[in-house]
Amino acid sequence: MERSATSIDPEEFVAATYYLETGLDLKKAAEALCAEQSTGTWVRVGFESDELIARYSARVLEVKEIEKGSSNKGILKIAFPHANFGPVIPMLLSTVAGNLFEMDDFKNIKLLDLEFPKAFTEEFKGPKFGIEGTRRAVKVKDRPLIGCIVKPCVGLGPKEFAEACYQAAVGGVDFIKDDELIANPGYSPIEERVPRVMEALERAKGEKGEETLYAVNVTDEVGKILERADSALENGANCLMLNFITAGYSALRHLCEDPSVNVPVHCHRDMFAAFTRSEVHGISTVVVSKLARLCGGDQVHAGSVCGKLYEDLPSVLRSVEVLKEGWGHLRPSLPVSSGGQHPGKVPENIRHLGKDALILAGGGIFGHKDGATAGAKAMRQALDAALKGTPLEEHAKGRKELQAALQQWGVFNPQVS
Ligand code: RUB
Repeated sequence: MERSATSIDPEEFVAATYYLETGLDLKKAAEALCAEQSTGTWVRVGFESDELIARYSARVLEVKEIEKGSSNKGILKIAFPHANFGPVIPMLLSTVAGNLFEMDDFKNIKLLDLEFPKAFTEEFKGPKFGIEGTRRAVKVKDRPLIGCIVKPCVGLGPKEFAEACYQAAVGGVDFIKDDELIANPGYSPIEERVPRVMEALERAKGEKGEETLYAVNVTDEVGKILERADSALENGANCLMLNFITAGYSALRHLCEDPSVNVPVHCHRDMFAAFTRSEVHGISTVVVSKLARLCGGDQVHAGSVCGKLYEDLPSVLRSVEVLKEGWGHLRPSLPVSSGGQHPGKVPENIRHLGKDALILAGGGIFGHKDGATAGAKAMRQALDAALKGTPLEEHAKGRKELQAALQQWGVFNPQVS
């Protein structure tokens, strides 16, 4: 029986789009994928009746040939009945991104996109805070937010760490996060680090008159994540963070949907590039971002604009789009641009990302030659310049922090890079 979708109810299926390179005929490859990832296996088995296939098999929606040859290249769109996996991310991934990566007949295969019907999406709560909630928390209505990653990533004890946060906060960052490499080490346990940081942020607020969020990294073994979150919240944390690829989407959803979590959750995606970086094999960053929003991520790393990381601008921008676009009841997540950012790159970020974005700098703030306060001031000055449309060099006149940053790192020029 062919597994093509002549007349299916789209509400009953999750649609997945793949890029495929295979020695097989593309249509046959699509059928093999459907069989492997739903009712079948490499051979038709007795219990796999036509009725069972009609009800539970994945179906081929579309096969588009890109190139014909010893390796056929094409785009496949496959519909998977969600009755098979339910609103359960690990089972969704086992279905749309499981064994198919191992199939010997497939030279390369990349999951490019997932589309969800309303009936599936409705089972998820999505972000509790998202863009609006994050803005409310820092009392910033309509400008992009500026944040930092505390550097050095690891090694600072709670006292020095809090001092680093104070310096950046008083300079004007709206947001501070732990690096993904630090969560709850013996020399800086959450219950000691968080109260010190929150006290430092109160002090900074007294001086600058602005709020600052601090995203505490609660990544741990899954059974311990809520314990870490409780400990952070009991000590006054106003934001949490999870390395959601290494911890897993299920861990992210568990954290975000827990009723005790009444602060935004910041989503760091380290390790994602292990499966996104190849253009022909793996899973796209668009899928990474969509699932993070579905699971409740309030702020989600979407790749840096003109940063130090591998991604090209169009895919960063598509990730940004899927975090913000209308998607049923799911609040938009705040896209985060991070990696190799400094004041000279702020206008280019704003040009591409608009106002609903959080731009993070680690080295670009803590590496400022006059220290973190000057680094944070320089980022805010660069933001002011970008919002006014004033060239950075001109805006830097009489603003020593920005001037020093531009001398140190220059102004990003899209024509040159
Ligand atoms: C960047 C940093 C972050 C990356 C993550 O530090 O610590 O881990 O930005 O990247 P710096 P992504 O500002 O010093 O380069 O957002 O792609 O996950």
